Amino acid sequence: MSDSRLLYLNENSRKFAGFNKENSPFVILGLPMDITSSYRPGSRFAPSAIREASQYIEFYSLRADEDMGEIGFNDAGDVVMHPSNVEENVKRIRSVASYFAEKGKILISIGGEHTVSIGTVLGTNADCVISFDAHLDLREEYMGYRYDHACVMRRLSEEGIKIMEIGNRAISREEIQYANSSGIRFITTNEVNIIGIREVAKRVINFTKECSRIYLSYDMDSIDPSYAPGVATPEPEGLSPTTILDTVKLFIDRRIVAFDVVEVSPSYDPSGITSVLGSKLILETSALIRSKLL
Ligand SMILES: [Mn+2]
Repeated sequence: MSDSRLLYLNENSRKFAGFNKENSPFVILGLPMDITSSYRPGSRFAPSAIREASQYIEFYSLRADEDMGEIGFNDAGDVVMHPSNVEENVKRIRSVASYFAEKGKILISIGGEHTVSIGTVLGTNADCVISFDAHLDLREEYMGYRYDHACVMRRLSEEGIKIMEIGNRAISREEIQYANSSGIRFITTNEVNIIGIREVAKRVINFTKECSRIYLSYDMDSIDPSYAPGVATPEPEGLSPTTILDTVKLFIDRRIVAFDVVEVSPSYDPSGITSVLGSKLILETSALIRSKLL
């Protein structure tokens, strides 16, 4: 691998679920950045914690009827991050992501704070994002900074990317106004519980009619803190992981080019259960994607 875009790729990580299969369509990339976390920092340690948890998962997905042990993952390692320059890191992430996207790989990135998704969405050339998140991340700026975990979807929307968000419950009025004026759709946690997953999936399918490259983002704080306590910004009244995965199963198709798991903060996850769930989301989602590739 001598492409100049890989200058900031450190291949020496532990490998996800023990896999390093170069020919797998799934590339794992660790994005250890947590510069803008406002409450409980430490998500830079999540790629390593989630890889650790992944050593003990089963490869067969009942939900997808797929055995991921058959094709495995190509764990490419971590992007090396600058300790304080968010924009520089987003550039590095974008560049590494574009390398794997051009090879036709499906990129699975492990954050890191949600800001890393700006790099992976742009790098994989996605035109639509479906994001599970307690927050909308639609702020123009957060405490003076435009490249911040609270502004991720706003920056992407400004790039012309179509955005739909699910599982939201910690929202500002400014964000609702921006969403309404810019065509961003969101389904709150409360609405998900009322309308049910079939209707949620129907709305996603409807929303993605014009999309050709779909990116899926799992901010772990979309999940209820009883299942995922170790996140940077916990928010009560969340979705269950089963609700999320069963919804994804209903709308997922071949147009998914990448997905991420972000915002796990291992220092606040003493039992390790949030990292176990992160690795399970990766396994189940890639199995669901694979079931559509064949
Ligand atoms: Mn969030």
